[in-house]
Amino acid sequence: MKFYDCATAPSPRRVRIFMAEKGIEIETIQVDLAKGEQFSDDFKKINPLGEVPLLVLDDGNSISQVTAICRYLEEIYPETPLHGRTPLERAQVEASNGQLQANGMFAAAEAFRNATPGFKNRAAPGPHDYAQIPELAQRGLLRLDNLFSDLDAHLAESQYIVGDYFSVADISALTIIDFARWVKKSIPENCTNLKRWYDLVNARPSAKA
Ligand SMILES: N[C@@H](CCC(=O)N[C@@H](CS)C(=O)NCC(=O)O)C(=O)O
Repeated sequence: MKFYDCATAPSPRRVRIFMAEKGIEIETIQVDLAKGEQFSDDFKKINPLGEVPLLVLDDGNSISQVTAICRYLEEIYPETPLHGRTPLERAQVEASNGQLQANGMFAAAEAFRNATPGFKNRAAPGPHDYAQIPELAQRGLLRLDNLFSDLDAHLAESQYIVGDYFSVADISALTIIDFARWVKKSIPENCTNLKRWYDLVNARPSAKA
């Protein structure tokens, strides 16, 4: 297998942390997004979306999207399950992870991509160009404020995102919170439950991935 990564980008980092938690090592190829390597003909042949992460299997099949790649790796490396250990936990992890993707990852991306000069006409990743909409950047910041307070309230009652179980949803939340710093948003002082959770999850060796 080959893992197409970009060491500085938040989406592939979710997969890197996931692999580190499972102790998986996969040959990794860096795609330099800052240099525009995702638009090269060679990379577009491998992933017409022009995005990382991407996992290419030995038989030539490829899997895009963080959630799909993590799902696949969970199936073939079931040890240290990160998507839940019971039917209920699996449903809860999926629900939380989906919420974090929609309300966290997309909010941070919206805030960053719609306000950063280098992303003019690249307000969304993928094969099509989109103009920046400054109001979407503002809305993204507001959504991040709400994410922090919602997570803080949730973590008042819960050790991890899903009960006492560290899961792929914690990996998503950690990555989103670090990504939010790119738009100068960090955990507010009064979000003590979220800070406690962040310190716990960020202390895991996988967080360095
Ligand atoms: N929906 C995709 C999004 C992946 C994504 O946004 N990747 C970014 C890096 S964090 C990218 O490849 N950007 C290329 C670009 O901006 O042209 C997923 O979940 O995997």
